[in-house]
Amino acid sequence: MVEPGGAAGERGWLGGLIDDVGQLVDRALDRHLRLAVTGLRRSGKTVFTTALVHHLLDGRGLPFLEAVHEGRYLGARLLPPGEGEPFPFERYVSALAKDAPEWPAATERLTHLRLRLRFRTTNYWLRALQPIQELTLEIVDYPGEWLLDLPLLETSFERFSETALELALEEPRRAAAEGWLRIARDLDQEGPPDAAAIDRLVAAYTAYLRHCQRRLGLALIQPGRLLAPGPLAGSPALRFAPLPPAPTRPNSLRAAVIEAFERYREEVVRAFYEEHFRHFDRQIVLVDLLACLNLGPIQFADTQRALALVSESFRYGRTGLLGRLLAPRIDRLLFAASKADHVAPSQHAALRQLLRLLVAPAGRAARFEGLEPEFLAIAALRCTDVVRTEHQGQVLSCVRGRLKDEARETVLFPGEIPEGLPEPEDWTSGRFRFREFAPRRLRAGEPGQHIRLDQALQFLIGDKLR
Ligand SMILES: Nc1nc2c(ncn2[C@@H]2O[C@H](COP(=O)(O)OP(=O)(O)OP(=O)(O)O)[C@@H](O)[C@H]2O)c(=O)[nH]1
Ligand SMILES: [Mg+2]
Repeated sequence: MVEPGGAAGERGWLGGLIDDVGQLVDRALDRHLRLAVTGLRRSGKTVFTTALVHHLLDGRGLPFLEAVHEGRYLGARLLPPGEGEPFPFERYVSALAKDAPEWPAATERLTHLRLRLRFRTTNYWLRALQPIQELTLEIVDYPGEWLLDLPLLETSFERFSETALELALEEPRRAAAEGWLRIARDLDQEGPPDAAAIDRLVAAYTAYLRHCQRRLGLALIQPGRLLAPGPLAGSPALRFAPLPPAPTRPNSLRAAVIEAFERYREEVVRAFYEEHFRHFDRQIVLVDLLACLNLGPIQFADTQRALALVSESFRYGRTGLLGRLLAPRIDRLLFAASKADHVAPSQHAALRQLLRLLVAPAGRAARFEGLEPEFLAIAALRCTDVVRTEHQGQVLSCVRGRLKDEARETVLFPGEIPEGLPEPEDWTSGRFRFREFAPRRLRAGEPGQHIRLDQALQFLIGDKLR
């Protein structure tokens, strides 16, 4: 494979072609792996990707990665992304390595990452021929909101509207939907496409979605780009919203809204899917389970539904060599409860168990294809220590860290995670009060900076580093 020089545009078509052929050869030889870092908004994708790159570049803090443990891991190098905007690793890592470290901001656009890893192979034949082998790891980072647009690819405008209207019948959405629904019902759908009326409809629907996301903590938000438009901000591509059933007359307002929906689905969502989501080999789904527990049973169920919906857009199963080249499928799937450092390690088994229950519907598509998912509780960047304290004769495992927006470290007992789905009284007892922490400084070569990031990596890529 050629060592890329500058951006794709500078290399021209020949460079691009050589790169494509090189990728195909690498893929055939198992030297190229596309990792889907999947998760709803704020689930920890950007922090996970940043920590992953940091530790793979550093090469020391990943004892459970077999190649590291066996002393065969030689290091990594970031490559130019080949296409599109690069993942701003340096910016994120230097913000996390400052004296007063900062979390990355919510992601607003799609970026690419390519990391080349080097290792000594254990393969008998390759050891004689080429003992040092390479694996190129590819990741894309994007706003979590965009994931929920993938299921729209298989959805008509009628179905999209029907689903949105059904959802809006359920509390707590029902009360929030009133403004949008009043505007939608009063519209003259069969009349001419009045631009101001469409703008009012879209603004009301956007305000409703924003309220659902920010105030009610709900996850199932479609289309996600209305709240995280990225490069589409202010673009006419987003001038649609669900409508109550009505006949579709040519050149009517309804026809214009349907046309905008279909254009969005075909031009924006399909391109996003075809270019970035069709070719994954391995997948990690990050879930902020603790945030769900904090929010309540409705949000827990809503997240469960959103994750199940998203999972339908991925292809699972094992493939042979040809399949890997032509129609790759995800052959390893890891569900990870992120931010496990918010609770003491004694809670991690329960966290993992509860994760299994939450993502059971999401895992179905994979299981149907014979793929058994794995589950872990992880923290890409560990921000707390464990402290044992005594309270009324009982030993409690607490965590010590600096809470977000606070100056000093505190010790707190964040509450216990139930082994099974929470009972109705659990939700009302104020039992779940997991707090967010400020980041601890990311350093090179220091142990204990993550929780099971290396185990996650061993599961996701370990077999490709043999
Ligand atoms: N304590 C702790 N907090 C974390 C960890 N990972 C993420 N967080 C918290 O979760 C927030 C969101 O993490 P991101 O990585 O930005 O989430 P994302 O999935 O990229 O979110 P979007 O870009 O909005 O899709 C961070 O700002 C942190 O507050 C972790 O390992 N430990
Ligand atoms: Mg992000």
